[in-house]
Amino acid sequence: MRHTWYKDAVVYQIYPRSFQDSNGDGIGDLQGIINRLPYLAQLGITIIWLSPIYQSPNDDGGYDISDYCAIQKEFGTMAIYDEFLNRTHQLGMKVIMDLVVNHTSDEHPWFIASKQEQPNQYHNYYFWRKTQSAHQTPNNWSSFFGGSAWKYDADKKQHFLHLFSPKQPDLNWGYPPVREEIKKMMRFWLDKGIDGFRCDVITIISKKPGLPNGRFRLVLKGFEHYANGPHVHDYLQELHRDVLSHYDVMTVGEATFIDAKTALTYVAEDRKELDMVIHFDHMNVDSISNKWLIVPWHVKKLKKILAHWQYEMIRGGGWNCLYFENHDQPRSLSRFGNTETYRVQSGKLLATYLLTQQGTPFIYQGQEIGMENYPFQSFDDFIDVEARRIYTLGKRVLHLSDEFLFKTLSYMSRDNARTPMQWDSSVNAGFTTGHPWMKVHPNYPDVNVEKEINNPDSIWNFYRQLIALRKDQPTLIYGSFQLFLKNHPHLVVYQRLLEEDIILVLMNFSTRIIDIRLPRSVTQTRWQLLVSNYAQPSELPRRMQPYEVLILKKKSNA
Ligand code: TEU
Ligand code: CA
Repeated sequence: MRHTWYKDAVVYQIYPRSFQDSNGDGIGDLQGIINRLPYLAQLGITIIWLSPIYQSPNDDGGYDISDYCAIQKEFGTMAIYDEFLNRTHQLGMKVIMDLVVNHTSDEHPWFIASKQEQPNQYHNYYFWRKTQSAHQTPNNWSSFFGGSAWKYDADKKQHFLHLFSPKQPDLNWGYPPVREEIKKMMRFWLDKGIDGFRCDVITIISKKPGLPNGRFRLVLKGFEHYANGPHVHDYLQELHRDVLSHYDVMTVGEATFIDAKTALTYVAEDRKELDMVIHFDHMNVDSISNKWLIVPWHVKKLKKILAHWQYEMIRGGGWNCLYFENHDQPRSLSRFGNTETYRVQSGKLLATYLLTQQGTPFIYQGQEIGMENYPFQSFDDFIDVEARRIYTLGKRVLHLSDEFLFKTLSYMSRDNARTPMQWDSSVNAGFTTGHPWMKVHPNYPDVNVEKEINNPDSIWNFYRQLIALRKDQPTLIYGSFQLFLKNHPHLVVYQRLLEEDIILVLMNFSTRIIDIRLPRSVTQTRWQLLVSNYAQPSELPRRMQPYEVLILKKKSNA
């Protein structure tokens, strides 16, 4: 297997609006990030993924871009960005930028121009369609954020397609000038010296010509006509050939509802498309068919999904992107851990799962200190565009009960991930001296970076320890993967193997003491303890404590 820097890396995702404010306006900014770079270096991070910092009306947290080559005013200037990039590189870290090119903002000059009377040069940049009337949509496709994917423009008297919010019109990738614009923009950033892209919803950029009606589904009608659409591989190969291959960079593509086999058609090395994909299979473990239909999750299912991706990528010459959190997901500690009795142990367990599989781990800001879901008080606390739209749809169209809606949104809303980073126990958690754009989680006096760093037994120090461990145990990075006790309802046990070296990972995902019976190949091996989250002798356990973790290494014969 080819060894390369992005495989050795640990990525840290920054959601700039919520990371660190430097000027008291209540909004995180680039100068704030610069001030915190030493913190990231101290943690052992080697790549920073910046969620969008481009000029944007901020309808969807910056994922609605009105100028790809300008910095959002409240985040700073291009000069400060350049300084950020330089300083990050000086500290030995790399930077990947969010590439949001399935859609632009409706305030992007291309879209504004495309609304003009025809013929106009920009008409084909988007999907404009005429129908009989304003009420009749061109097809039945639905938006990811609820409702129809079409909006009528009263001046132009046509509908345009928006798979996300109505302020995010989809770009028409089938029109060659669009692709040229995008390539030009990518070169602009690459020539500055950035190290790659996280490509937003990149698997849905190619829509089936004719935009046919979708078959009936409860949610997301039309999906089959643009997910892994007819020309997506052509487009990605074109970007690779014309742009990416000229730089030493990495790409990770966000891929909604992709299975591992299909993922390989994007990431297998000979494809020359992407380096990794962000899949959603394990994020769907607690819902059915749609993220808002929440069901209890089971360890057995979670490990089955993750192991499947391990086996498939290893077999097919791909590479995994590992994550439990990002700016779209609830906090993993609240979701998969135990925030009541085993906060620290379960936080460390999740760190272990993230950092000991094959693939590049992505840590989302605050995950390393065990930030938790927000204790929402009322519907007004939900401010994300998706939550607002789902609320309206649930209430007005589906007539769902307040109780159900509140419970569902509290658990799954993206707002959970976007509360300000908790730096210390001073006012507003040290995020801002002003009025924070979003409420700070009330647990910040207990859960904050300062406390975590100073406590040697903290979740933070465990992340740091594991990140360091990956650096001196190549087996944790490049080793193959084998799952044991596949049907056990609480234990997750696997080994990583590289030549003669074996590392064994054991985790108890429950609040109970669990007896463990390991296969003979494991019991007959002599192990030494590398890491544990309990004070614990270095031998193979017969039982595991609640949320206990053990990382063991095969003793060498010498
Ligand atoms: O997300 C796309 C996506 O499929 C979902 O995770 C989305 O956030 C939503 O939860 C679907 O129900 C990407 C970005 O990560 C997200 O922040 C943007 O809102 C979206 O694309 C549009 O750019
Ligand atoms: Ca600010």
